[in-house]
Amino acid sequence: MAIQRTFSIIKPDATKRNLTGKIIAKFEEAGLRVVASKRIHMTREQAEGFYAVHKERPFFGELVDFMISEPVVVQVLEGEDAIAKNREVMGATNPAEAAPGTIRKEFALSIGENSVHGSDAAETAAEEIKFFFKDEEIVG
Ligand code: RTP
Ligand code: MG
Repeated sequence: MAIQRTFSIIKPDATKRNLTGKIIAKFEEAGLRVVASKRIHMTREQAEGFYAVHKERPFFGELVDFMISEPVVVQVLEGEDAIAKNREVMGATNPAEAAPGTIRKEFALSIGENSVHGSDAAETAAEEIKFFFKDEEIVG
């Protein structure tokens, strides 16, 4: 498998509870390297744009309100098979269904407040990275 990059967000429920370091440790233990990172407070416009694909879903309003409720940490993770590996470390969207040892099993509060976001495919990873980072902000 080739070296890939994926996009990650440490969500408001996790930054609020000071879990940033514990979550990054999970990425690093899985062989993912943080090659770009910044703490931001998303604007409503940014959150709506980022989650535009979910615009018609019943939870969209709630999701946007949550994502702008506290700062987040946006990151680019690099490693072998990084997209799938990150999804594995994150665990299922609903923490009740997440496997033991995953970030969502250990830290998530609910299906909405689930501590992390991770890109789901190569194409979305590239788009999401570009949404938040300039090329020169990523140091591999
Ligand atoms: P993500 O995109 O955040 O990595 O998570 P995912 O692929 O596992 O989940 P997705 O279906 O893409 O949903 C995006 C985010 O919306 C929130 N959500 N809330 N209340 C609900 O039923 C519900 N369903 C999804 C979660 O924060 C989810 O991560
Ligand atoms: Mg998703």
